[in-house]
Amino acid sequence: MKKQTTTIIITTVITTIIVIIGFILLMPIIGPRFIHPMMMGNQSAPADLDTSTTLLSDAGLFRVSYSSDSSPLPLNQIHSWTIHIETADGQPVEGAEILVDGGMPQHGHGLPTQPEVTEDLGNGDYRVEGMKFQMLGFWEVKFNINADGQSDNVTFNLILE
Ligand SMILES: [Cu+2]
Repeated sequence: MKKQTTTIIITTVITTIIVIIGFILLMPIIGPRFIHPMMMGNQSAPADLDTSTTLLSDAGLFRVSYSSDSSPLPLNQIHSWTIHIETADGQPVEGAEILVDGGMPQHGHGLPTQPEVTEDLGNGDYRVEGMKFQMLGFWEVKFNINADGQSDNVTFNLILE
């Protein structure tokens, strides 16, 4: 009887450990499509969110605008953007080095891809490839722009619906 009890306890403990380890291993796979959408359930974007597609950069150095090659912005699809950069007084900025970043600020995660500026199209236009949004909701897309020895950042807000 005592031995049986011990066996049952050991079996239960081992089973529990296996289930926990399995769950941890599966988290990256089931997380995005199961747990994450539940988590976002009751969070809505700020009511006064500025979703302009043309913005002045943080320090006022550049006026930046974007357009997506698929409209409306697609869910779960890799697509490209074109961004246009001018100086504050309207001169196209050519030859800039641009880094792309972003994510969902209310969910604490970044972009699912690592978009890159792949082409300087001239006249202040740049091609951004590898854009992807894997969830509906409030996203930020940030560009760090370096041109003529000056650096500035701009953050676009957008709602994918
Ligand atoms: Cu999210």
